[in-house]
Amino acid sequence: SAIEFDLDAPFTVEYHDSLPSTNARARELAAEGETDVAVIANEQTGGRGRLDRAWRSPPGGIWLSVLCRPDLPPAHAPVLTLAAAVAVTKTAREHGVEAGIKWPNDVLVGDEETKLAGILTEMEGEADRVSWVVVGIGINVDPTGLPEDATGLCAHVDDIDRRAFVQGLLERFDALRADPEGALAAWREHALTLGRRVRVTTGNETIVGTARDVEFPGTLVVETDDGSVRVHAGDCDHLRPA
Ligand code: BTX
Repeated sequence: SAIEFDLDAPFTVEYHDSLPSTNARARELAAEGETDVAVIANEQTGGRGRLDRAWRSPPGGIWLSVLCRPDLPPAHAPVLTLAAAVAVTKTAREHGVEAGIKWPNDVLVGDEETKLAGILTEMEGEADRVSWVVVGIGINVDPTGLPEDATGLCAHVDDIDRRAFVQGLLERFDALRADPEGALAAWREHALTLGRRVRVTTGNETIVGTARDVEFPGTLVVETDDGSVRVHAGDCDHLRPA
């Protein structure tokens, strides 16, 4: 049952009642040569987070993947994760939910460690240019049945028009992807992580210090006792308050 979108952004919308994963469907479309498609599902039966972690995706959520082919080298693609986080945060605020961004890929509500949304960016490409990027965005609507540290839009506002939400989100993402420096500046403005004491775990080390900045294309700068350490988004397993 398709729903109609009247977008001010160049995305074709493909709607499904249920899919294993909208990212997996978007990768299929990438293999078929498509671009600028937004795949949306009411429910995912095999939603994925980073490092192959499971992402709970019950019916009624906003499970969305955007396929695009930006003129970026693969090393710069993390800026699209920042752009998506900004788009989610601004749209949530517009709908009355006080969201903020936790590096690298989460949107939380308030100061608490309560996850409203997560982003999973996947790509394929050569050394100098990506072939395609899939930006997967999962936004909880009804918080029941989710992990304890999760929240949903409906926990904060009575009524959410998912279609209007997705429409605003896609229009913002479209504008931000064309302006990586602007996306980075907006990211800093909406960040919850900066200025905080953090403990960042990567595959082989733990870094404890104060999160000072995020640099293009999405690298966290942590001030430790021994000086500044830079952590690439892709290397981060966990970031926790310290
Ligand atoms: P992540 O690896 O940062 O977070 C995954 C972790 O979050 C899980 O291990 C679990 O602890 C917790 N978690 C699982 N489900 C939820 C939930 N619904 N709300 C809050 N916390 C949860 C985050 O990965 C990136 C998630 C991207 C999801 C989108 S949905 C559309 C697209 N399709 C797809 O398969 N993935 C993306």
